[in-house]
Amino acid sequence: MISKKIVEVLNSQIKLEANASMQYLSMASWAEINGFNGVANFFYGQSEEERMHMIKLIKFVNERGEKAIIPGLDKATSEFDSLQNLFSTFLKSEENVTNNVNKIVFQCLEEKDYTVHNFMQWYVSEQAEEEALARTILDKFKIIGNDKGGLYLFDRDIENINVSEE
Ligand code: OFO
Repeated sequence: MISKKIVEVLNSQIKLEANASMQYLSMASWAEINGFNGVANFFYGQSEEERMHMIKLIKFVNERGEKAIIPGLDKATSEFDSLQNLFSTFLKSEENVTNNVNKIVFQCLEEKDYTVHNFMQWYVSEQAEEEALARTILDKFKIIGNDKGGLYLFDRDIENINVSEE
């Protein structure tokens, strides 16, 4: 059995993952319309990943005999003034998700719920990776600025950007 409080924070995580999925879909669409097909593919992929994160949580909650709440969605931001702005939104969104993951982990420790704690460790690592990726990408913009050639190459090469794990 999971406590009411933990079910509540898990359900808010489901909503955050759902919102992130729609937000990245909106970003993919913006990039596509503006001719950045590499970036569009990146965010279509991210959107799909967030949907998987959401489903993983839904199944976990239901399989533990509780009830996952399928959330209503917030309206995704759809206007961006630059690629850099797009990726700052990405970082902010991931930071927001990480905050809630930390909240859940904190609550699990408070209540000594090691099963949910263990399940959440996958999300802890995933968030560390995603934030590192967003920061690595934002660092590239410090070099590129608004240089059109730089943006063109960035869009072409984005799928090869890796974050080295230490
Ligand atoms: Fe699932 O929010 Fe990041 O990856």
